[in-house]
Amino acid sequence: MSVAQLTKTERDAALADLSGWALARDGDAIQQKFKFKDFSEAWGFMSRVALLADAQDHHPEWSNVYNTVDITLTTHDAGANGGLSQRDVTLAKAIDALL
Ligand code: HBI
Repeated sequence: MSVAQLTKTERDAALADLSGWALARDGDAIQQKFKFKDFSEAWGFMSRVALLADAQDHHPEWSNVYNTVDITLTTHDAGANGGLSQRDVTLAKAIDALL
């Protein structure tokens, strides 16, 4: 099902309201690299994000290397080839609220 893609103005406003997220993929995604004390802390964070994401039916593209977790949020169902939507911003805010 198609989802509305944020306009450039909406994107900039959303970004100003988030903590540490940057635009990626020519504005079609937001990305942030999180760093923790060790692997256990990073994995605990990922577990909490996984539950949040699934509850929102919105899933991150992410990778983990030891104590870092790199998250990219984009909406496959927005725009022709995926884009940034309110669903990404909502999940990013919920992730921010975990920390
Ligand atoms: N996760 N990141 C992301 N983007 C989507 O478009 C998306 C998703 N998770 C589930 C989902 N879409 C479903 O709503 C649809 O594929 C049915």
